Amino acid sequence: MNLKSTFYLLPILLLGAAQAFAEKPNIIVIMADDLGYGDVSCYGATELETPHIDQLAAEGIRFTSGYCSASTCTPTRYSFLTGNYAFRQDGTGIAPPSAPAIIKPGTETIASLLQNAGYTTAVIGKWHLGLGGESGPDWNGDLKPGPLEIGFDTCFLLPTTNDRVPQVYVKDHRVLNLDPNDPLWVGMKQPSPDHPTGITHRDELKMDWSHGHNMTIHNGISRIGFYTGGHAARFRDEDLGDKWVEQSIKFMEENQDNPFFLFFASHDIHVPRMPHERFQGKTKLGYRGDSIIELDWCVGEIMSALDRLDLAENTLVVFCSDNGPVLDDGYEDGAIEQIGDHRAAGSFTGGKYSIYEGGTRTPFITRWKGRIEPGVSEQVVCTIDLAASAAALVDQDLPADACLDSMNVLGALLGEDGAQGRKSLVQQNNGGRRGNYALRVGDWKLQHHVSGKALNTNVVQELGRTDIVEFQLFNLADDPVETTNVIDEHPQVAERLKAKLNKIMEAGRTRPE
Ligand code: NG6
Ligand code: CA
Repeated sequence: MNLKSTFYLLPILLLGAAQAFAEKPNIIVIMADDLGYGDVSCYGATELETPHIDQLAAEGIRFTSGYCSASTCTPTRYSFLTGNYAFRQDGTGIAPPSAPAIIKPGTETIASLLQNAGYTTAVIGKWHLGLGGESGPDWNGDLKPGPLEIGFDTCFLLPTTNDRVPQVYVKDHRVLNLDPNDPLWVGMKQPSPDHPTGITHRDELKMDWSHGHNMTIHNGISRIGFYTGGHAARFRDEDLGDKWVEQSIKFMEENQDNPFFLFFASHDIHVPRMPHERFQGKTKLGYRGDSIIELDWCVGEIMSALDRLDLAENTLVVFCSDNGPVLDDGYEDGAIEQIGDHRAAGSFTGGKYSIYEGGTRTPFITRWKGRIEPGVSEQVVCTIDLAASAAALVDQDLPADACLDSMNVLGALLGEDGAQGRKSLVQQNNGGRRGNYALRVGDWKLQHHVSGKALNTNVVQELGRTDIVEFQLFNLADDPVETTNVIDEHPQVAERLKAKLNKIMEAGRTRPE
C-alpha cells in the first residue's frame, strides 16, 4: 500500500476503530414501586433479607443519594422516560384508570434514543402513564398511542396500577386474551345498581380496604373504578411477579444477540399487596414485607438469566424505585400493625406523597460486571438522568428540545474516578400548580410547602411533626433527617435557593442548550 492510499484510508480506519469501541451494552432498568430507602437489607433493613438486591449492590455501586424525581408514580415515570421534570406538563399527576396517553407520540424518550442507537426496546410491567388518544383507552380495540408510539418496540403491561381497574394485560396494542363476545367496559360510574362493590360485598373480600378502593371487586379485592366483561383476559394479582419475569426472560433470550433496553416496571410493593402464595408469610412484616421478598426474587431471576445467557458483562443494570414508602395506602394488609422495628424510609423523614427525603431518596444501584468497580457513592443521581446518561453511553446526540432536565451523569453512574453527579435537584410531590417542591443544592435543601400532604404520616408517625411551615431550610450534611429548620439562621442561603427554584420552574429547562 502506498502512502497516498493509506492517507485516504485513514478516516475509514479511524471510523472503524470508533465503532469497535462504541459501547452498546444492554440496559435494564428495574423500577420498584413504592420501595423505600430502608426497605432492603443492603440499605439497612434488619427485619427482612433481600439477598439478590444485596448481591446486585455488592457487585455494583450503591448510591446513598439516589433519587426518583417525584414522590408518586406517574410523575416519576414520566420524568424517567422523557427526561423532563413532570411539573413542566399539566396532567402528569397520578393517572386515573381511563387516562389517555400522557406522553405524546413523537416525544423523545430514553426508549426512542436507544431505539435510534439500534437497540430493541421493551417495557414490561406497570405503565400508569395512560393509553389512547384524547378520549382515553379503547379497551376493545387498538390501545394507542402508548409505549409503542414513544420508542418501545414491544410492551407487556399492567395498564395503570393494580389498585385501579382493569386487571388485564396489554400486549403491544391489545388487551391479551380478550374475548370479543365479552367486551371490556371500564368507567368511574357504577354500571348497574346491582354491580357488587367493596361496599355492598365487604364481608366477602379477601383483603379489606381502609380508604377508597371500594368499587369493582376482582379476585376478592375491591379497586378504584368499575369494570365489566373481559373475564378471559383477567389475571390473578398473585401471578404478576411471575408474569413480568417470564416475559422479561423471553425478551432477553430473543434479543441476546443484539443490544436491548428493558424497562422492568415491577408492581411490587404497591397496593394491593398480594404476593404469590409461595411468598406469603415469608416475613414477619405481613404482605408488605412478603412483596419485598417477591421483588427480590424477581431481581434474582433477571440476574440468573443474564448469567445463563452470558450477558452480565455486557449489561448495565439499574435498580431504583418510583417513590418512597407508604404503609397503609388503602388496604388492611397489616403493614402498620406488623411494622415492628422496620423503618421503610430508613432514617429519613416522610415517604410517598412527601417532599421530605423519604419521598424521593430511594435505593439506587448500578451494576455492570467487569466495567463498574463495586463500591458506595455519595453522588446525587436521579431517575430523570437516565435518559441523557444512556444517550451519552451509546453516543446519541440529544435534540435541543428533548430531555430538558436530564443530566449526563454517566461517569457517576459508572463510578468513574472524580465523576460528579448532579449539582442540584428539584423534588416534587404529586405535582400540579399547587404542589409541594423542594430544591437540593449540594447539602442545602429548601422545601416549599404549598399544599397537600406535607408528610406521609403513616410512615413517620413516630416523629409526630406538626410544625411544618411554608418554607423550610435544612442542611442535609448535619441533619439528613430534616428535623431542624435553619431558615432563620441562613436567610441568604434560603433566598438564593428560592430564586433558583423559581428560575428552574420558569425557565422551562435545566439542561444547558
Ligand atoms: C392514590 C390512592 C393510592 C395509590 C396512589 C397512586 C386512594 C385513597 N389512594 O390516590 O392507593 O393508588 O393514588 O400510587 O385512592 S402511585 O404509586 O401509583 O403513585
Ligand atoms: Ca409508586
